[in-house]
Amino acid sequence: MVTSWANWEHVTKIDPDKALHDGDTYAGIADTGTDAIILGGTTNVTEVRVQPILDALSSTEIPILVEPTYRPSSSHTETLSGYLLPIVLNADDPLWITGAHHEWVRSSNLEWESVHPEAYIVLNPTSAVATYTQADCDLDVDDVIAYAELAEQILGQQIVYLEYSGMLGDPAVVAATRDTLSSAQLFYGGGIHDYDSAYEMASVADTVIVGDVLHDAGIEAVEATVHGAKDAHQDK
Ligand code: 1GP
Repeated sequence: MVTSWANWEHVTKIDPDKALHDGDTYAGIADTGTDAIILGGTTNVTEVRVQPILDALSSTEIPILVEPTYRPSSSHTETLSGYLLPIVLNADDPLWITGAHHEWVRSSNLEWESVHPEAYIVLNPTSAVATYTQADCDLDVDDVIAYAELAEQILGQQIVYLEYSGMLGDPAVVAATRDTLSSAQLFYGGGIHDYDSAYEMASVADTVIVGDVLHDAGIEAVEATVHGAKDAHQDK
């Protein structure tokens, strides 16, 4: 399946390391109207944890992608549309810029048409991903947009991901980043938890990613964020 994120307005990210909210099912996530599902997290995105979730999503028709922290034994299953491979541009540890990727390429037999890089800019210094990658989050808006421009114009990235995981970011920074990109898609993730926060961030980003609220508050709360994101795009 060829994956196109150009029309994704809302994406739900499932952390395979966290349980669903009481009574929710994986299959129910697609019914919220979200445009795609990503399976991803900072740690333990392992094949053993991912496969049962893919099985539970097997009748889902929206694209499902994995941000792996493992080397897949087969690069495609029927349920899976592909892999999203993060590169953390502001990581102090080069492992997260090319190191892990080098190892991945060396030891995996990849089908490149199903592997899509994402250029992450990590902006919440207290997040697990910032700690893990030793990201330099002390960036002003000019630093952030320079990373975004670098991603698109020098590294040829098609996805730039502003990652505020766990906190709502600064809409002005998101808007400035969107303005600086020519054709790359701007993903925004972090702290979206209700209609209003989804509306606010979807007004300035191309795609909003909703993560923790799925695990903390459940599918109904995710549905409210879908409405917020969809309304924001309609009002643009
Ligand atoms: C995390 O960007 C996503 O990778 C979503 O962030 O968990 O804060 O919604 P939240």
